[in-house]
Amino acid sequence: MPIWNPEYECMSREELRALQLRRLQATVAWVYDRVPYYREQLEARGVHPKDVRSLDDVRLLPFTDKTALRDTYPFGMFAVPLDEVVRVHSSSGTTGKPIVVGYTRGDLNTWTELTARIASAAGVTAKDRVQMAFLYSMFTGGWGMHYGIERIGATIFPAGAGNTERHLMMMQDFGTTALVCTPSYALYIAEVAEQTGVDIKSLPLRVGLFGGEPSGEGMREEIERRLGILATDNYGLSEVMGPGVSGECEHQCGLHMAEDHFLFEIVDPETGEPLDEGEEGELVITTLTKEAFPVLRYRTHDLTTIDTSPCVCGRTSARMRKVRARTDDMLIIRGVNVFPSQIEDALMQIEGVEPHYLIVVNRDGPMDDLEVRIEVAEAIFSDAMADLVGFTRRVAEKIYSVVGLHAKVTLVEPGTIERTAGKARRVIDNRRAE
Ligand code: DLL
Repeated sequence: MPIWNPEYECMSREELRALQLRRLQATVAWVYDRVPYYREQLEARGVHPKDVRSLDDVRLLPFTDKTALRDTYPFGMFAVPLDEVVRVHSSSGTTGKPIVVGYTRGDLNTWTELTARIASAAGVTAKDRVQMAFLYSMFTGGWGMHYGIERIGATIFPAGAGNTERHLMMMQDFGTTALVCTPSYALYIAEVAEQTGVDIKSLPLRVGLFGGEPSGEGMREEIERRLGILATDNYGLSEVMGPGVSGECEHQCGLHMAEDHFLFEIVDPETGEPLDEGEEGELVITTLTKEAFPVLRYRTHDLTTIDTSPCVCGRTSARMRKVRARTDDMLIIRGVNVFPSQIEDALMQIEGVEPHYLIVVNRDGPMDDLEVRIEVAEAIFSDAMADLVGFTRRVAEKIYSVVGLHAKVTLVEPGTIERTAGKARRVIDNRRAE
């Protein structure tokens, strides 16, 4: 498969580090001169841009957390006047004010380059017909991926999220070969196809670019099986750009990171201390080329590991393991730490469990109560009651073996767990103050 930009994607690691250092120095000088928040933070630490002499000196810089971005709402972190900003997006926060991010024309050009790399790594070429099923909105997913795909020269169908039957009609009539959406929406499309008698596997669709939310290997297999495609994962976040930060090549062995535009660190989420290659921790990102909305050491809260070993595809960029959990979505239930992704992994190991689930946590007196609602295949749902009891027990045992907690497993009718065209909601924690 062709590599979109071999000059950068296959650069020697030594050259890459030299480039990163030059860009880091320029970014620190840029924010020091232009963003009052960063100037104050740097001055408070007695750090001047000229103190950054090596990549390790990134540790002299302050971390940036969501709070700083919220407190400066809406445009306080912009490093250029609004006249030079040509696009604004915002994060997908569900409560309160969102985090607002801006792009100069140069930033949009970089973003397009990086999403072109992601699509190209997944195997998309000018010959492809790509169907967009991400929202075109303040969300970065739709617009971000759109321009990269256009730059490759593929034909894009900008349908946006939702209206699943229309998506299926387009897939059949337009000969779509690639689909772009969240993994949970891909599964929903598969489900509607099955219900309406559309055989997606017989269509030309061959590859999916999925991102925006976590999904495990079990989910991937399910998507690949039901849609008959190669499913690739890509990652990003609005605060640093949107999609385009990292993405899998067709070998599916970690997400290639755009290291010429971002400096990645893995830190201990508790202490903020750097961790070694291969150790799991929180991903921290410093932008190296952003003009309108640069960030220093942004705490993503996403947990992963980094691997710099060469990939068979020929790209020299480091790869991050699929993100399965965020530090802030860890549930503590009866003193046990549980990530929703662990429960998903347990469920996906059981034949007959559909990939739609909801974790509900309640407090019953002093005790936390974990309920896992699952949908089961029609065949199992219509079985005799005794079988259902045995099935529920097997699921509960599997959950116990993975997370060490007894869960109440509730079987719900197929189709009753909420489907979404965007990011799936997997957890309702009723212990949290509303
Ligand atoms: O979700 C950007 C994006 C859109 C990436 C489309 C890929 C495709 P936000 O709405 O700001 O931005 O949400 C960012 O979503 O910190 C992760 O927790 C999660 N996330 C995004 N992609 C993945 C992924 C976009 N592939 C937050 N795997 C991030 C796991 C992901 N989590």
